[in-house]
Amino acid sequence: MQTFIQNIPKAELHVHLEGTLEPELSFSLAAKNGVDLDYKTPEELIAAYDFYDLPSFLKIYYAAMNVLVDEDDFYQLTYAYLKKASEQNTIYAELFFDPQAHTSRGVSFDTVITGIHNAQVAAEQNLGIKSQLILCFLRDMSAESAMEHLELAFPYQDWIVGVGLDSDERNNPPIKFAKVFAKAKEKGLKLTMHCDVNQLNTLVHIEQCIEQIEVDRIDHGVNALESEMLCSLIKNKNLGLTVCPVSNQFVVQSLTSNEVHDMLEKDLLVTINSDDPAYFRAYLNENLLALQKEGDFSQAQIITLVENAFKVAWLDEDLKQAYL
Ligand code: ES4
Ligand code: ZN
Repeated sequence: MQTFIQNIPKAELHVHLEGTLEPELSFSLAAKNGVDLDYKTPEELIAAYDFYDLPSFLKIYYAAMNVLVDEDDFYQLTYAYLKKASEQNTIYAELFFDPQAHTSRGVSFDTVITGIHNAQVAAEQNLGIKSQLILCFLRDMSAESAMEHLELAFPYQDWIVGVGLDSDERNNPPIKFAKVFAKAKEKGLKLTMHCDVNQLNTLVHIEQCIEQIEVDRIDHGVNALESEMLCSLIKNKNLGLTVCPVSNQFVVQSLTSNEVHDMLEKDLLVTINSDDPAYFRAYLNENLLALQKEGDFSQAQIITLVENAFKVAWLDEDLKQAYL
């Protein structure tokens, strides 16, 4: 099964670039930029990864970003992920990035997006892996800040395929960002939002995403299974769901393999993804393998999960058909 999973050409639709920051790269960037890391070795840093829910994870995730300072740092981060993904036979990826986590530290939007973009171009040329970029807003910051960052992105619109919403969901419902997402849609950008597993008011958040924001996809969205109405909406609108098993294992102590089975049974367009692979110590293949082991998925079901990712990818129809 491991070889089978390795050999399938895959797509990944839910991966945070900042969540691909490997400890070794952290150390090398920290040394270069004169940043103090509190740990002596990458192994010590990994040993300090102690997350058991979303806030405890986000605290460590944001603290680690201090080592990302100049354009080349963002280039190295992005290229390293694309190289690793390519080695796993991932041939297409949609990449989240969190500009507000960098501008709030004095790193310019231009520095971040130019470093990422140049790495995407180089990786496509050198490794053959295609990728597109999704600008994520931090939902625990204000809607005004989100709008400012959307406007910062306008001059780079050709480099961005869509917008997303991540970070701490508590008391930060989708509707808080209605105007920002309406503006992004008006500009022709695709829309997605995180509805992480087992968050407060998650069913309300999922419904707002679909009915008010009119998203094109939902990130996670696992709790939709609790509502027949939400499942029908997701099915009728052909909305993809980007599920992240190993991430779920860390933040809700379940790989959610039963839920993935239920989604397949209901013919929902469920996809498997890595979320923050450097932190959860699992890239796409490891996510598929862990899920398969726990849930005893057949090879045909694994293929369906992989095909779903190409089906709901934000690619032109002809390119999609070439992959499928
Ligand atoms: C995230 Cl697991 C998760 N949830 C919400 N926001 C995030 N950003 C990076 N990983
Ligand atoms: Zn995520």
